Order: sequence, then structure tokens, then C-alpha cells
Amino acid sequence: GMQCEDDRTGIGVETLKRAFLDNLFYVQGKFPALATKHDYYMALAYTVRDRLLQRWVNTAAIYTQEGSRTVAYLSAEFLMGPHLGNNLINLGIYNQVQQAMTELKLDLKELLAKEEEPGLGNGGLGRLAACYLDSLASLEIPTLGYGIRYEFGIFDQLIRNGWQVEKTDKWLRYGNPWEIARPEWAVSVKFGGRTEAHKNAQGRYRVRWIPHKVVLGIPYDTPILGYKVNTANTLRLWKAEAPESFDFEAFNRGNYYGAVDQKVTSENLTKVLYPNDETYEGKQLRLEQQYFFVSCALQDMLRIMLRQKLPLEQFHEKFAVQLNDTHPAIAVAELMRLLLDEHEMDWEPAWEITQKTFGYTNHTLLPEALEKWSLKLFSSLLPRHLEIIYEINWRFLEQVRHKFGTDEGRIGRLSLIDENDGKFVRMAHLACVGSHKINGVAALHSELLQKTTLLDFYEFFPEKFTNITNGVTPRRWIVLSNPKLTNLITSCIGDNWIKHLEDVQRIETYAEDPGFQQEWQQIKRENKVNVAEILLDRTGVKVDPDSLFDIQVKRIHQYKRQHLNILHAITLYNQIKQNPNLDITPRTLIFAGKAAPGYYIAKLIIKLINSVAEVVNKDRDIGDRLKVVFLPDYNVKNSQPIYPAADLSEQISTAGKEASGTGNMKFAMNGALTIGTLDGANIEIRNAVGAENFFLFGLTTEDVGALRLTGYRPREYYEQNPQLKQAIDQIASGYFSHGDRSLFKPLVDLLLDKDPFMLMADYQPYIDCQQQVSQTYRDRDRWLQMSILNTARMGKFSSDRAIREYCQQIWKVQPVPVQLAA
Ligand code: 26Q
Repeated sequence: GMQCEDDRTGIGVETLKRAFLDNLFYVQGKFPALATKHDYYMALAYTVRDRLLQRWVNTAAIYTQEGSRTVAYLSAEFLMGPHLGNNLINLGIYNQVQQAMTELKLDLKELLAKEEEPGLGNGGLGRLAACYLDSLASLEIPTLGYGIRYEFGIFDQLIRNGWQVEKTDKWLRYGNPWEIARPEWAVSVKFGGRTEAHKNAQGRYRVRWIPHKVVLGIPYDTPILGYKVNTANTLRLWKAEAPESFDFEAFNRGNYYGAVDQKVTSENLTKVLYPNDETYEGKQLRLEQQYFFVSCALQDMLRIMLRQKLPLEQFHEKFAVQLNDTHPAIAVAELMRLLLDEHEMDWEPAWEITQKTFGYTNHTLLPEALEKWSLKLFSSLLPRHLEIIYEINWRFLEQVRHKFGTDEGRIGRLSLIDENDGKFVRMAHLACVGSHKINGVAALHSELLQKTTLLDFYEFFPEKFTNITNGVTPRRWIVLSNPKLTNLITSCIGDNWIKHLEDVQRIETYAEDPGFQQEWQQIKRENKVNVAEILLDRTGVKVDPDSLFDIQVKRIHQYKRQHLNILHAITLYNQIKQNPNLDITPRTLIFAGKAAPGYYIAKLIIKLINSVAEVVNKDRDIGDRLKVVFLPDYNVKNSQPIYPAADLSEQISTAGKEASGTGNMKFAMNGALTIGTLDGANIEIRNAVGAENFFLFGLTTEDVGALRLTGYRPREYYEQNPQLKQAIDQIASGYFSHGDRSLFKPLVDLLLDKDPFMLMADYQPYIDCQQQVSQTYRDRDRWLQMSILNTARMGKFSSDRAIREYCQQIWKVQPVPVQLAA
């Protein structure tokens, strides 16, 4: 009975209450009368952490005992989102905890809201890593996630006078109850200096690296619990610290300030996440961050092997290491260095192990996003790695010559060194040569990689290439975010779908059942009311929950075309102004997303959205027929109520530019219909849900290429389309900027003269497609049926499916179930 439950592991309501009050007293040092909401959040977090620890310790014991083959997921970003709610779901104790809090006169919702999320990522790539950790644990796959413990994550976004203002993200301010520091496993990382040859004990020449400085890496571990299993894997993030010995050296020379200075520079390394996604910048600190966490991770894996008494020749059998884009690609050279220089292995076996160890996931085709480091910077920071890269390159290009003969063009294109305009190390090339598998993140993306960006590599080793379409975890993105829909689905088909999303297909038999339809509609409406309250609270704008909620939430980028969406808003506005009695389908356009602080045009797009919103929302002629809202500070926490409240999901990137997208999946799973181009995973979503349940428009990738070749003249579309001309002219004339004609001039000029993302060409097809959307929304039964079918057919887009594919095709790992010790 309840009396027998342990306070640290029991999950009965009475036990949870006792444990919670105990943690409030002994961890927070408070009694209820003095406790703040934050104290209560911390007490609950520690109560949940105790229950995780039992599973975490058991998992570690089993992995150590069995020497299990382990996935190491290397990523510069992990966009985890709040831990508390997710852990309650995965522990299966959400309802008990809710009841326990209610009985203590507390509101679980309020406590959940107190958690400061770890925003250790920019967007899609970082969030994908988080979804994959959830699926890996849920599938009982031994996994270590390795990354950086940024002291400041992605900036908080404020909107002031319509402009984005960035504020430092101080997520560690009130402490982090989800991590445990492991200073006993600290490692040293070298930087700069020079190399020299020396003879080892066997009289053979080896290379020694004499660094200019050494930084300590301290691991901080967070447990990652799977859904309703006992597996709790580890996310191991590294913080940079100055080694003590450095302080002492300077101090003894009487240079106290020099010593502190050194400490400050070392600790700068993990201070802040670079907030630009999709454009790379050749900054030294960024390369230092990448090398730092990669070296920490590989040294940590070697320590684990030595502790388990495994010979290093088995490195690739013990670990499958995945490179999340090229950010950790220096791992190829670092593993070679560790095996050659520090463990005295010969080149050939070391290279074989290295190639068998790594897999490389590419997330982008945009040329401006491909990382390359100048030889000057690279050699000053990583002199030994440059020597190793030269050797890898020399041997690789020999093989190329052997296969294709002397074709200097091809050799120049394949070389790890770019010599076109200055000299650079090409990180994608290092990743390709050093890995046994290379994958894109959606079918179209993988196909384009093979046909364009990585064509030469595909011709040289076609067997390395594969596709694994992205997925998202249904635990966070349905169960946690949309509890009402979860209950409805579970009441019809049981809860197996949460682990096997393909099963959600079984709700299709209810798609035409009026009772089910009515509940579906009611839930969507309640989710919209919830978001209407959030919008009122955060922006002061009142929206109508019965209007069509048309939502675009994602990073602000020209290729994602938020400005195309805004052109539609202006067009609707003009249609109503021209015909004030127009009977149009009322719409609420919701935008959210951050712009990279240095991305001027993206910031101007935010200003444009807010400027249009200001004019539209206060126009009495418009009334409730059109509202435009920009929700500030888009992050995981703020996004969770959004997906369940959407009627329409905007996925309108220029074809060929969005590698996959993952927001598109979160929306469709929650019953939103998509308006989208044939880009990224949109194509596969459309195939899955059926063309008749998807609003398709726009140029195809081939059209885009052909139009560029024949000479694209954006201004002609503007001149020939009165609606488009009116919208652009209004922006240019200061209609939305209090008469200021200069404000949006850079954007207008860009669209009319260059239009690199072809908004002008896609404008009319987009407007026509939106008209179809409005028509369909008026047929509520039809819309509802389409909505239900979208959710029902999204099974493929669970990250569980994606991870099963990685396990089979790339990692060759098996589940290792964990039993709790009695
Ligand atoms: C690189 C060098 C220096 C500084 C920053 C960066 C950097 C950081 C982040 C470059 C790129 C990123 C992020 C890229 C990203 O999020 N890509 C998205 O990945 C998703 C998951 O695969 C896809 O769904 C999206 O289509 C893709 O845009």
C-alpha cells in the first residue's frame, strides 16, 4: 500500500505530496508560508528528479555491466525546452502530480510556467537533436548526447516600436535542478602553439603538440528519460574553465591580473550560443567552441572504453558517433590525433576506425551556410589537426586519381582545401571523407544533395549516401502540448499510438462520425481560445477564436518568405477596403520567430509585420475580419500552445531551400492543414495525408532553376499584377510607416530588382491558393474531415520512425532494456 512507498521513488499521490514538502524544506530551505512560486517549482522539480535518478543510475549500471554499443550524438545545439512537463509525461505521473498539487492548493500549470527553458539552440537543427534524444531513450537505445553548456542560450526577443531587441538569456540565474556537475570527469583541451617530431620508446617517430594554452572541460549531465520505460540516457554538456595550474604560474610571477585574465578568456569559450542559423561566420571563438566540445566528447568516450577495459581498436564497435551537421566535423581529425599521437596507433588502422565510427547528417544546401575556416585561423588554433587534414586529403585525392584519372577540375572540387579565393578548410568535405554514411533530412533534400552540393562525393562513394526524413516526438508535440486531443484519441483507440504513431491511423474510422467530429472541433476551438488569451496578454491584440487561425512560426529568413505571407495580409486588407461589405472568411494571421541579430533584412521583415499589424488591427472598416499579430520571444515553451491552435500552417519556402522543416510536422499532427510549396518534408507530408487534404501552390525546384536560367525579371510580375503592385506601392509609399518612404526601401528594392527567393513569381498562385483555403474553411464539415485525416495520417513523422531508421541503416545498434533493481 501507499505506506510502503519510498519517498524518493514512490508515485502515489500521498507519497508525492510528502516528498514534495520534504524537498521544499530540505532542498529549498523553505516552509509553505514563506515559499514563492519558484520555490514550489524547484521542490517539484527535485521530486521528479529523484524519480529520474533511480532509473538513471540503474541504466548506467546496466550499460557499464554489458559494455553496450552506444550512440554518441554530437551537436553544437540541443534545444530541449522545459524538462518538468516532459518528465511527468514520460514517467507517466502527470495526473497524480496534478492531483497532489491541487490537494496542496497549488496549480501545476503555474508551476510549469516557472521553468526557465534551456535555449541551447537556434531552431530546427537543435530541436531535432532534442526530439532524437527523446526517441532514443524511448526505444531503449544506449545514447550519450554531447554538446556545449552555454551560459547564455539563444537571446530573449523583445519587440520595441515594432523592432526586434535582443536581451541576454540568463537561464541559469535561479539554478538548474536538472543537471549534475561531474568535475571528477573533467578533461583538458589544448589550443594553439606548434608541433614537433620526437622518437617514442620503440624508436619510431611520432608527433607531439605543444599548445599555447589549455582549457578544462567540466561535464554537466542531464538525465533523458524515455516514455514509459526505465531507460534514462545522458545529455552531457561541457563548460570551459581555466585550469588551476595556469593561475598559479602567473600568480607566482606576481602577475595576479594576468592570471585572472587567462581565467576570463578560458571561460569565455562556453559563454554564449552563436545566434545565427543558416549563415556561417568565420569567427575564431566559434571554431574554439566546436573543437572544445568535440575534444571533450572523444576523450570522454576513450575514458569510458579504458574503464571498461576495451581495446581502442574496438572504438567503432563501442561507439556510433553522429555529426549533427558540420559543426562537430573537426571530430574526424581529432579522433585521428588521439589515436595516432596519444595512443600511438598507426595511420591505416586509425583511419579505418575513424571512418567506421562517424556518420554525417547534412541540414542545408544553402551555399552561405557551408562552413569553411581560413588556413590562417585554422593553423594558429589547431596546427596538428591541419597536418592531419593535409594527410587525409593527400591520401583521398590519390584514391580519386586512381578512380577517375587526372581530372584537375574534379580534384579541385573534391579537395578538403578550397583554394578558389584564399585558402580554406571545407568542413563538409572533411565530414564526407571521414564518415561511412552521409544523410540528408528529407527525400527531396537528399536527392538535391546528391545532384548538386555533394555531387562529386556521390560519384566517388555513392554507397555512403542515404536519406532519413526528419521526425518529431509525439510525447512533447501532441501529448504534452495538446492534452485534450490526446484524451480524445486515446478514448477511441487506446494509448498505443503514443509509442507507435502509425497506429493513430485508426482514428480514420471516426473521421465521419458526427459525435467525434463535434468533439474534434470543440477541442480546436478551446485551444484557439487559449491562444487568444495569450495573444491578448502578450500583445494587447484581441482576436476572434472563430476566425481562421493562419500561423507561421519559425526563424525569420528570406527563404522562408514571411514577407510573402505579409503580402497576402495586405492583399486581403485592400480587398476589404475596396469593398467594405465583402463577405470574406475572417482570419487571424499569427507570426512568431527570431531574426539573427546581424541579419538586417530579417529584422526589417519583423518591423514590416508589426507595421502592417498596426494599420490593419486599428482600422474600423476591417473589424474582426482580419487581424495580424506578432507574438514576441518564440521558443519551445511559447510554441507548445501554438501548434494545437492552428487551422492553417504556413510552409511557404522557395522550393529547394528548406532542407526538411519540422514545424510543418508539429502542425499537421495537431490537425492543422498546410498551405505549402513542394519543398523539404512538405512533399512527403502531402503524399502521406493525400493531395486533396493539402493546399499546394508555387514553383517547383525545377521551375526555380529554369526561371533563373532564362533570366528572372521580378519587376514584370509587379507591373503586370495590379493587386501586387498596389501592395508593394503601399509598402514603398509609407502607408504602413507613417509616411516614411525610406524605411522599407531596402526590402522593396530587393524584391523588385533581385528577388532572390522569387516572391514575385509565387505571389498570384499563393493568393489563389489562399482563396481556396478560405472557401474550404466555410465548408466546416469538409474542413473538419481534412483536419482529422491530417492527424490520422502523420504517423510516419514521429521521430521514433526516424530513429529506427538511423539505428538500422547507420548505427547498427540494438535496444538494451533496463529493469529496475528491486
Ligand atoms: C554555423 C557556423 C557558425 C555559426 C552558426 C552556424 C549555424 C548554426 C545553426 C548554422 C546552421 C544552424 C542551424 C541550421 C538549421 O536549423 N537547419 C534546419 O535543420 C532542420 C533539421 O534538420 C531542418 O528541418 C530545416 O529545414 C533546416 O533549415
